[in-house]
Amino acid sequence: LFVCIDHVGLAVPDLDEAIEFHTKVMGWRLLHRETNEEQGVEEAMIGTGEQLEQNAQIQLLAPLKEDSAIGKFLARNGQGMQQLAYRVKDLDHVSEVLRGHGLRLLYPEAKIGTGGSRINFVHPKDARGVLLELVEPAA
Ligand code: MC0
Repeated sequence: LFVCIDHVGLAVPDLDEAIEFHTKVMGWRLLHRETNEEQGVEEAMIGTGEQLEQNAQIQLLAPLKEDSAIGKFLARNGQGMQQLAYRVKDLDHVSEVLRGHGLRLLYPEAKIGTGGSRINFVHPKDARGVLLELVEPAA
């Protein structure tokens, strides 16, 4: 059903500070950065930069406003792991399969995610305590 782990998302209060830490101290490379108004985030992807089929990345997620998914997460938990993202080939098919198992997806239709991908999320209460993102990369 799933291709691989696409990324792990970390909620951070300050994107520039987080990029600095993960590149200068941890030695990852900054691969991509964008603002997603609909999701209320400014995000950065970091990783090795090697284009391997199953090379998971780390996504740094900073809130654009307090009243957003990441803003609420930070207020409740502080910074840390917010989501686990599985890569899929056909998001609509996978969504139907998971709905068929009774899992709630957060959106009736896919939304736009990082790099023009199509995304949806499984509610954390239905995925055993983990906010699970499904990512169909842009063609
Ligand atoms: C909330 N809960 C979580 C959680 N967030 N559990 C695990 N991981 C998380 N990240 C728990 C709460 O503690 C609560 O548990 C229960 O879920 C329900 O909480 P709620 O009060 O009903 O809902 P909220 O307001 O906390 O919202 C949670 C929800 C929201 C997942 C619905 O964060 C959301 O819509 N997320 C999807 C969008 C998103 O995360 N966007 C930012 C990344 P108790 O036991 O206290 O009831 S954007 C992104 O990722 C894009 C750019 C991309 O990758 O391309």
